[in-house]
Amino acid sequence: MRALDALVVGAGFSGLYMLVKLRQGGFSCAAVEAGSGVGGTWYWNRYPGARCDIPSMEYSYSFDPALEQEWEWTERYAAQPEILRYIEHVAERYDLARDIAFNTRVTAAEWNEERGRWRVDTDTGDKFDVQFLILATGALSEPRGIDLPGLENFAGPVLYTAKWDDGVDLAGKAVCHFGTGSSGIQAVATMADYVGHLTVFQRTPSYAVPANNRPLLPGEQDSAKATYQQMRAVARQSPLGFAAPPRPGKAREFAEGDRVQRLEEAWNAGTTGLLNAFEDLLFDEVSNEQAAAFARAKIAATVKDPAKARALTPHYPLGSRRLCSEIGFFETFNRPHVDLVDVRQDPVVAVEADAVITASGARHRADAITVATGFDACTGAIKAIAITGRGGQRIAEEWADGPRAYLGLAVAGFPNLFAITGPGSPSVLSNVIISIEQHVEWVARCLADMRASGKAVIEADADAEQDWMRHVDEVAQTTLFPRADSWYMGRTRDGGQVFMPYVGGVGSYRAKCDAVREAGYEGFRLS
Ligand code: FAD
Ligand code: N01
Repeated sequence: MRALDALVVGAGFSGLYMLVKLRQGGFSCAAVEAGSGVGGTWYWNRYPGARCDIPSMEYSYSFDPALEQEWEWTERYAAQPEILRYIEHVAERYDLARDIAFNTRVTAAEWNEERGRWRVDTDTGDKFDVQFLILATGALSEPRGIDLPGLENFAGPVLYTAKWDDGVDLAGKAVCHFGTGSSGIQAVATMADYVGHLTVFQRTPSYAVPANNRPLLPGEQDSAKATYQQMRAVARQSPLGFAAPPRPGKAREFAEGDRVQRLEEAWNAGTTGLLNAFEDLLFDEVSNEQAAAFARAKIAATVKDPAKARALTPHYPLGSRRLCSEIGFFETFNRPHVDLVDVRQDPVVAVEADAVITASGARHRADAITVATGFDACTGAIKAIAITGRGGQRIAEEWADGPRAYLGLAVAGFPNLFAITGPGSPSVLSNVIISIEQHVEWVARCLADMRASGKAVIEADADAEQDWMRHVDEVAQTTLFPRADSWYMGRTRDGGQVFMPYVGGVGSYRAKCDAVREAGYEGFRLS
């Protein structure tokens, strides 16, 4: 059993920065990572076309100004291999690998009341005895998979975007693909260039904006670097963690010509631009519908077959499910070797050795099946660990009716446990790296403050937690997010839904966390 001040679970952007801060704070620490390398999302999601949809220069750490200046991004939106190289570079720069146990999954953690410490078990048999347990397990790291009748009969490979095996060559093959969210949209458009035949099985269509990706020009990168600190400062205080905040003005109050012109400009600016075109798109039904109709018209103008265009057109508010970034996705359906199956109209009834059969009797030939059906988002990776807190309570059971966490950081009944980008924090509704840095820095300061004041145990107060989750819900209800069935929603046992991320804004959330600390960790009990 290895004794440490703190154990970090996960070695993605969150876990690596947490290790840096713990070391800087003089805490004995280590990390445990299920994968064989660092990178988290960018280690696992090696599917064709994977890239970020936040400009590379913003989708990167801000805590090290020298790193910011040194690193050269090649594209406006970096692709997975480049982001992974960047994370590996950071791990090397800070010599982090020596404190990370790779190929090791944390399976259980139990709070010992008398000793005020966590005992942590792993699937390799390694055990840890730690004062603080920090879950940097990722909000999008527990894949959902797929349940198709007869899938076990399929003779070819089944590839999951969230655990992509890049050793399988799909060139010239007949591929049946499932899922058209952000991952599926990227994978479909890229695979269409080299597979022999592609059948896309769609359950829910997505709004998607052209990425307008391109190489970064040297001058452009230099001028951004000259003002990097100011850019980051704006992002930290902004609603969604971007340097460019929403443009002022309500869409519904603009004359049609002016409104369409502004939407067109935002469309051409790339993915994050569209929801920033007006300040009220996520709040006002009429304004949202105007922007949604604009996005729907783009699909109709691109996809030549009217039946396919109809099937690909969403009818929920724009942005209430994650807005996707695309490079040639809709054009893909004009290609003769690409078919679309709407599984709500024509569900899969059987999978055979070399085909997928749907209710209409259609037989879709398949040498390989690819799956991009998303994640058990926000809570999945935490619930997958058997975490036992005070009085034997299990986190998975406590969260069976939706997650509860004070500030998305800590859970009542589970002392000295922190979640990075946990449910109830801006997390997936922001530039996630900005949110990760804010959480990591808050936790590091908290541990240092505890050490300075001679405190050993911190625990969220149940009332403060309840008030916070009520606030998370109230804020969500002022937006259009609850109008769509999305992975932002957690499920309750009776089929109800709980909105999980905090939509009150990255800047205001940061101010709240700072105020809690300045008030002596208001809403926490320290002993
Ligand atoms: P992760 O990167 O998910 O890392 C968590 C790590 O914890 C994983 O490596 C996992 O193996 C490990 N782990 C989990 N459970 C255990 C366990 N029990 N034991 C040991 N290890 C464990 N966000 C953006 O802001 N902009 C984007 O453009 C963007 N693009 C994305 C594209 C894809 C394909 C996906 C899936 C997500 C994207 N995201 C994006 C969100 C992305 O997840 C975050 O930006 C960020 O990478 C999360 O970092 P993390 O370290 O918190 O979590
Ligand atoms: O997952 P998703 P994802 N047959 O849940 C459908 C980030 N990300 O991996 O909603 C057919 O969005 C499912 O339908 P439904 C980003 O935050 C970013 O694509 O269950 N389809 C849904 O449409 C993103 O939001 C980037 O009705 C089935 C789709 O599969 C998050 O990760 C890139 C099905 C899954 O979409 C998750 O994205 C990639 C079935 N049996 C990821 N079961 C960037 O570009 C489910 N579906 C930044």
